Amino acid sequence: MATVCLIQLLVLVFCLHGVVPDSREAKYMNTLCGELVIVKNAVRFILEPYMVMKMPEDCEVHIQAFSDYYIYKDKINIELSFLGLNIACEQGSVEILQLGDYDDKLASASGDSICGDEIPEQIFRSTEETITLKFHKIYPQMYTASFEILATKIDKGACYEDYGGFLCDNQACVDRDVLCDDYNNCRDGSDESDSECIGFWTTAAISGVVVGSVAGVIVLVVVLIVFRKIRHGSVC
Ligand SMILES: [Ca+2]
Repeated sequence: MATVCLIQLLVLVFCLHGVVPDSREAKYMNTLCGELVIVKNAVRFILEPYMVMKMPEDCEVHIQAFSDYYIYKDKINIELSFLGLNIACEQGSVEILQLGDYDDKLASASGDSICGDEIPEQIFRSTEETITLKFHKIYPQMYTASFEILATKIDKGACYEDYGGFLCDNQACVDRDVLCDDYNNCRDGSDESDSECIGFWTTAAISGVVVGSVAGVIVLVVVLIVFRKIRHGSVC
């Protein structure tokens, strides 16, 4: 009986895990210092206030566009845009860095440290596949700061819609997975336009409904089994 109950518990845990929303598109800075993140379509990089105290004074995350076609790497870029920002300038800043054209030293793409509480309108585009996001503490005991930055892979080369590409009105090419997700990946809004999004179901939404339905059925079966055992007096 104990074995049956354990199996039921494991099934329930599996089901609960399955219905948790996919967090693939959100990456948290405190877990990424020194890491390389490959972006297939788009990723949000998030810093939340509670993370700041335990982070090092400099936290760099290298962001690289996924590419099937290495020879076209100069046409495949990462674009960064701020969705939120709140960093006291006397305490810290964000810098966007990328490899220099003639050496391997990091050079600022923006020329400035980014701080304050106004969302920058500037879009930061890598010159090649890779760009680096750096969070810097001026005041080591800094205990609160936040930002949310959207990184989108942009293909300036050929856009193959049969292979999952979507050609924006401004001729940039993004992955179709970023259509109608409430984020302006194209920068001109064409990936979020009514003509694209009315009646549109994203892959994630379809997957969510399928996974949720399957998980719901399994949970229902487990509940019924437990209920029947309780009725028959064989409670775990
Ligand atoms: Ca979008």
